[in-house]
Amino acid sequence: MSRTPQADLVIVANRLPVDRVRLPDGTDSWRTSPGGLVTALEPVLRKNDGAWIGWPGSADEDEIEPFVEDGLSLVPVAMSSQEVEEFYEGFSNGTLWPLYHDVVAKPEFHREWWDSYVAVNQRFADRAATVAAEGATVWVQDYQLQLVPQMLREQRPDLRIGFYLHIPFPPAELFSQLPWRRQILEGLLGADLIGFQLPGAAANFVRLVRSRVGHKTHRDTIYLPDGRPVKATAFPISIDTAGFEELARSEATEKRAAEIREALGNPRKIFLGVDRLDYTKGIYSRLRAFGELVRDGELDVEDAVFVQVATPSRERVEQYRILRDEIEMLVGRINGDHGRIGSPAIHYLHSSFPREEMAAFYRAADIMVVTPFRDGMNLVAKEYVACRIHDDGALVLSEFAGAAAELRQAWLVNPYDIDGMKATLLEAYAADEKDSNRRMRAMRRTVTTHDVSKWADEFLTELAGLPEHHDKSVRRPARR
Ligand code: GDG
Repeated sequence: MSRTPQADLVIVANRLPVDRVRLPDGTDSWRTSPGGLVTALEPVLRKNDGAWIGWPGSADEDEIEPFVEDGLSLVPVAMSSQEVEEFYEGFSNGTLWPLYHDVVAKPEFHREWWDSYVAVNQRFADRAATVAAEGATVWVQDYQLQLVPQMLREQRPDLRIGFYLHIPFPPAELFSQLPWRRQILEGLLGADLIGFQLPGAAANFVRLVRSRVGHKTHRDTIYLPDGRPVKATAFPISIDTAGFEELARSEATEKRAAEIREALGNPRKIFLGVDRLDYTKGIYSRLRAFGELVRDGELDVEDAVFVQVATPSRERVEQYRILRDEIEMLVGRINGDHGRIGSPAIHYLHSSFPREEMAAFYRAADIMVVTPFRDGMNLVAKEYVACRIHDDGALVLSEFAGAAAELRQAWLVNPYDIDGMKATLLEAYAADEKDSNRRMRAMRRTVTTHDVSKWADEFLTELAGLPEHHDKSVRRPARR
């Protein structure tokens, strides 16, 4: 029997960094899922004798014992199918996700979903409490687990607790709709350090804590009644830049990129969109803008094609099914109206691809179109930049993506303004090579100097450097 590991660094995330795969002989095995977070945290985890707590991705399984996969200590947390429905699809993706993304879709508030969110957060916190060694650092990830910091602190005041929010944190006017707003704020305040993508999000949080919970704040620090400080500040996330560059430079990728161009009929310019099929990503509006440019005769389908990769996502949530139908109807209409034999205007791929293929897409594309209505960061924009090893290509980027704060040299657009987007797509299409190169070089410097390991490093260094707090209320009554 495997024993519960005692780790000095514990990552707590909704998903484990591995997927369960069923082998032909009926037994199960694990395959690491190569996400940005895994790449970022893996070296830190190995160096620190770390463990990763998360859900293995399938419901109604028996409790799985902690195990080691490829040198990583993994601690699974089980979930019933009802919890997947209520905690994950419900409260996380039907309430918090739209609420935190500017209410671009209507959030639903259901008390059973909330109850399930509390129960599952408690399970994650309990697990972390048993896994963390004395005085360990625990780093909780994202909106699904906002109650974990406080639940964990109640059991383990000896721990150093960090929290990172990967998605935006909304302004008070929107957040205040949430019936359980105070509980969420108090849950987060269990952490010593709360990281956000942008300074604006951190400021939203601090302001809410001051007005709704009534704690004293000074700049990015909140002072709890027992004197414990909580720091809330921005740590913009990034990508494994060197890894993407290496992939992009490989001969195999170069060859594959040429094949893709060929298969598309060697058009003059390829536009590319890569997104999870999500209503925050602005896929519909960007395709409409492109479709109108073709309709208006500004672009010709022999010269310009649009490739849209839409990775399947949250397919059991009603709003995602509706979105898929809408996008597919639009693609059908544009291609039906304006495509020619062998030259559809839009190549639409509803599937996911290996990282190598993604790099080939990035290398093949002349204009990357990233137009979310709201996005915490948007890693796709940074990945495209990392793959442009010859400093060519254009990035069209929504000003509402976190990435816009760093990638200032992109062609910035307002995704709500279809005419503005049309004009900018044309500008990027016709851009002068020198201008594109200059912009891309500057953006490449940004993603090279600030990659994901720097992000992890900065967060963990800040967390480790915070002054130790001795709970004064334990020894003597707090001063009034
Ligand atoms: C959340 C926040 C924030 C996509 N399709 C495939 C594939 N991907 C990869 C991309 C990229 C990642 O998934 C998507 O990351 P994004 O940042 O673009 O968007 P979200 O999934 O919404 O992520 C976001 C992020 O968290 C990190 O903090 O930036 O704002 O919403 O890495 O390449 N990868 C592969 N095949 C695919 O088909 N291999």
